Amino acid sequence: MPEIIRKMTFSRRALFMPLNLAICAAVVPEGWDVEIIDENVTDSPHVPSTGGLDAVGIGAMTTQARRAYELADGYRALGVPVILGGIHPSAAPDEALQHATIVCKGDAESTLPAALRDLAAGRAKQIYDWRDEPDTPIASPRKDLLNPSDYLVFNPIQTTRGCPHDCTFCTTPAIFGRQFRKRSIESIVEEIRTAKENFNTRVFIFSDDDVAGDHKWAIELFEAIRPLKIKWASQCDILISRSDRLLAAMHDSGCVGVILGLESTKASTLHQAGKRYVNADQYIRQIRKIQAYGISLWGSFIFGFDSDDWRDCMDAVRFAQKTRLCMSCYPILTPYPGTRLYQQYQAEGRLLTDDWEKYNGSTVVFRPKKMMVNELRHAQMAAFHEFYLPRSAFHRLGLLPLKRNSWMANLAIYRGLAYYYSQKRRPLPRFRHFLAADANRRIARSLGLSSQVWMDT
Ligand code: B12
Ligand code: SF4
Repeated sequence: MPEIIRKMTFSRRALFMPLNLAICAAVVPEGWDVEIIDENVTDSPHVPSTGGLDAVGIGAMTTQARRAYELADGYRALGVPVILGGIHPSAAPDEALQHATIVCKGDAESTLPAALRDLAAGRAKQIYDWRDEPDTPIASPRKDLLNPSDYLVFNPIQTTRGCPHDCTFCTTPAIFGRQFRKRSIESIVEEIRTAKENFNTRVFIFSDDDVAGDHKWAIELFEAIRPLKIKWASQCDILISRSDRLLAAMHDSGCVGVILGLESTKASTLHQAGKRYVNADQYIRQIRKIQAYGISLWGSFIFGFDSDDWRDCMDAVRFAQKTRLCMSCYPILTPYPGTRLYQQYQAEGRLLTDDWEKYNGSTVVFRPKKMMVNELRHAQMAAFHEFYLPRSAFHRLGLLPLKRNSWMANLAIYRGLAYYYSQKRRPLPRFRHFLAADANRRIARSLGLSSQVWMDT
């Protein structure tokens, strides 16, 4: 691992603490003892054993489903009841039930207490659904069960659930609903205050899909946290640019940066993605306005929509460079179970695998329309490489005023990429490979594929 990456993560074992499990622990009814095991920070893979357990709860997003099912099967073979919850079991409850005694759909706050009580009373149902108790408040996590020094981000704070938008590729509205459910501002302030006191945390991540999706509420929240003098970052939609009052409240409360789900700079692609509430023609103006409030922007662009070819991917990178985004990411479109996109690709017979580990944003799991599978993956890697090249970082970040953290992060990503490709002895990916006379051979070399595999995909 390059030294700069070790430095960036302060040699922590994992990036984020498992907020889902800490919230589950907080809502377990009285009378139960709870232990959290996070396999991301254990020295070796967890091995199921009975050890006097009355129940085991396992959470998983889609990439983690296979491992979750393995563990669930292991515990069930020992006779321990298993409760599966989290994003993937909520999206695919029938599949999850093949490995679990109970599946909790959606929020643990609305499902887990009843599931455990019923289990203890010997009358457990197979499925508990948050929609039966939709008004249960968002809980504060139990952090006392985790080791802070294992995690780079030990105090992520979730302030909302659900999303009013309905992007075709996104799990959030499908699982957590299209209504914003907001946590009480007092409990958010209290969690921040406690984290400051107990762990000396000064920089917070609001672990939300769209922290400022309700402008009026967000202004109230940011005004309430302003006296705490923290720095924070989160995800938002670009419509925050509509409100000067909101942007001022964000800046004044310590917002250092936000991730914007821009997805594409092409109107037809945004339309396909179900992003009808944005207009690509206004992106530049909106981005400049947010930046004028001293808020750094990280763009997220998705590659592989039906109207996109490699040039559209390159255009997204050029756009991110032109608008001087401090960071940017380029995940491959992924049809997660539970989404409209999944249904569409399933109906069209375009899904290439149901190996959920591959649903990770770096693997092409569907047949794209305007690119071959390998071309799409190459476009993704060329985008990361060209965006994080030091001269691109220099153009975007400049030297003064020194954006130390952004520079560190940009250099870490670039050096990580260069290290990876040098270890694999492959040429670093470039968009210009698409134009070469022997484009297929060059792309295959960069991806580490033989030409035979290229022919097959
Ligand atoms: C912060 C974040 C990250 C962080 C940290 C993730 C982490 N380990 O916590 C980072 C940046 C690392 C990350 C990475 C990725 N992420 Co992310 N991330 C998020 C985000 C914004 C917040 C996560 C969070 O803290 N949520 C708060 C907790 C409390 O919510 P929760 O996990 O859903 O848990 C609740 C319920 O589901 C349930 N529950 C959960 N577990 C259990 C267990 C039991 C037993 C029970 C009863 C209930 C239960 O109760 C909890 C409390 O109510 C979510 C968006 C979101 N709405 O959650 C996306 C999200 C989880 N990420 C997503 C994706 C796609 C990814 C990546 C694949 C992206 C990529 N292309 O690289 C990677 C995968 C990483 C991996 N491990 O493989 C998707 C997942 C889609 C899916 N179907 O799996 C989400 C939903 C974004 C979205 N809108 O699509 N992510
Ligand atoms: S991608 Fe973002 S804006 Fe779209 S539905 Fe998901 S959370 Fe909401």
